[in-house]
Amino acid sequence: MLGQPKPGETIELQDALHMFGGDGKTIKATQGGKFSPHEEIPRYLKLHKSGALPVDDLITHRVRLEDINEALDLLRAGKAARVLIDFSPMKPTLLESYKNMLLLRVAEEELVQLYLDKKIFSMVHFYVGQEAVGVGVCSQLELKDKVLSTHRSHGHYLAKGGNLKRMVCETIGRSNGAARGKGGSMHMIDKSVNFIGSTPLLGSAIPLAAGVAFAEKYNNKGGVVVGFMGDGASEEGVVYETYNLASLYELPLLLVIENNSWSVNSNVVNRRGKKYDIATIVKGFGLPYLRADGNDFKDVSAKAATLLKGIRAGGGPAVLECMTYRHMAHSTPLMDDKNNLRREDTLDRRLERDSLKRMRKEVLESGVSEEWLDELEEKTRVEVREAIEFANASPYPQKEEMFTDVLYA
Ligand SMILES: Cc1ncc(C[n+]2csc(CCOP(=O)(O)OP(=O)(O)O)c2C)c(N)n1
Ligand SMILES: [Mg+2]
Repeated sequence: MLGQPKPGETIELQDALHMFGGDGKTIKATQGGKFSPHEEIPRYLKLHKSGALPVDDLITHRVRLEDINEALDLLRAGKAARVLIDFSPMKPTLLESYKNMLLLRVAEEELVQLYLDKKIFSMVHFYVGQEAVGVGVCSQLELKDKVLSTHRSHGHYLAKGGNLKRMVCETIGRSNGAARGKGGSMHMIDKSVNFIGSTPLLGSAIPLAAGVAFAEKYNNKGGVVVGFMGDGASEEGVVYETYNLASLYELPLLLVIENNSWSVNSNVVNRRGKKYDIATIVKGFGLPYLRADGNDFKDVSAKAATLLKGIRAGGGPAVLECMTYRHMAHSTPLMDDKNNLRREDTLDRRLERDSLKRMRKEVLESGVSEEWLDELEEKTRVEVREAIEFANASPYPQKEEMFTDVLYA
């Protein structure tokens, strides 16, 4: 839709969505001036296709196809001179999400060697197994939406579009890292992708996420904030307080509980009363609650989309609980069940339900070949190894940087 509005006249734009590849609904809009969309739009498109009309000279606003009514509102209110409808799909495709999940998996598999080589100074918590949660939720976010995370943060950061090299550099404390090498594995932070930060103190990112959501609402920014937490963290008192405050202020906040059943070596059944029911608790605070199969990208992304829709429409905060498995030990890359703690979810069971394996199957069914996917994995591994080489060759933070960037502002 390209046009100069003058409020006051009503036009009927037949088949507008059809024209833009949509479903052909009629849109009524108040437009004005001499602008006649039926003639002007094809003319603009023709000029643009011939190269005579650079789009950037024309637009003042850029909106997605699905938000075409918003574009018409802008034009009608005289708030936009010209609007570009962005045809690219808002949500990533299944294949793109698979690529993202694969990147998270391969990146951490390759980080294992750095851990064994004692190049990672801090404790490191691997996200392997839980990729469908981070990627599923973040697949429904836009760049402007913000994420806060936990001690298990590599995956969340990459899922939000974080930079692989910056993630690896941060994990081994190099100055090219997401937190300039001063945070380490548990403190990813990168404003360029609106990854607001991760904190390893259990539950502490949740009130911070509510604060960010409050700012988002107060400043009319229009974004949604997502706060990830584990099942252990979800039992922290401050989380219950946040449910209440977020509900009171109707904040644009999605809280995601990644329930892998374990808080270090304590199982959820040993920590909660027999009748403890998270759905009842959350709903009691007035928040919508959904539970997803955290090993299933499609289920996570669909349920995240449902809750986000309500939040974006001003419905206030919501909680998504994703039932998942971590494949490795709490803070080491060990894959085994040596200490026999995890009888309930053995390694075999975890691997059998592996989210990445499941997603690969989905992608194969969508028509992509085995060979192509094998090649993709190989390429991803090369990309990760290059990032590791880059990180190894990167400098540590200098002494002069000791007190810079230590506060988030
Ligand atoms: C307030 C607080 N208590 C204890 C710890 C130590 N600790 C670090 S991770 C962790 C387990 C967290 O479990 P969960 O929240 O389920 O996340 P997961 O590790 O399973 O991803 C614990 C107890 C901590 N970091 N903060
Ligand atoms: Mg847990």
